[in-house]
Amino acid sequence: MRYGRKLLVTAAGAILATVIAASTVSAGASHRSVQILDACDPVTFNAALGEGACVRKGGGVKFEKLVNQLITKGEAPAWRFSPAHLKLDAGGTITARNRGGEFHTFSEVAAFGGGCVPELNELLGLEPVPECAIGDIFLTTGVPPGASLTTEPLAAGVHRFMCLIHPWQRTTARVR
Ligand SMILES: [Cu+2]
Repeated sequence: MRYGRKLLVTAAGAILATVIAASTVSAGASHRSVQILDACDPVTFNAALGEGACVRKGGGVKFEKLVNQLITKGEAPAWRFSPAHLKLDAGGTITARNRGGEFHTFSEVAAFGGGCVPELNELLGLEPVPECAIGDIFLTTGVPPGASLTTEPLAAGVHRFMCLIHPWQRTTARVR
């Protein structure tokens, strides 16, 4: 009986030590998630851009409406990174998950600007960001539908992430 209680106390101590160690780790390095969202309508997007351009099921924003929104609003609100602003600790990482139906990128840029698709930049009146010149940037920062991408550990400062196709999709991360 006495031995049993001692064992119980030891076990409780071990669990407590584990909990303390785990909370110390999570306080030091934070991790954040970003949802990459869109609302492409498969029928009209695939007709305009080619089969497979939009793999969402069911209706959404028709291609013509997207073009209209870009001209009138400078963005299509359903295409976004959520959240647009976040904070995390130095050494932390961000995982961006594509929950939409189109291919997107989650690319760090020095300053926000236009993406790398001339047709979209023209509608928005934007110039491509210099990062478009990086040859493999669509390979290294591209996120197909259903996939996710995790950044390298981030140093203190402000980090800006945007989609190089839809340049109004943006997240600003403040790393302290
Ligand atoms: Cu995009």
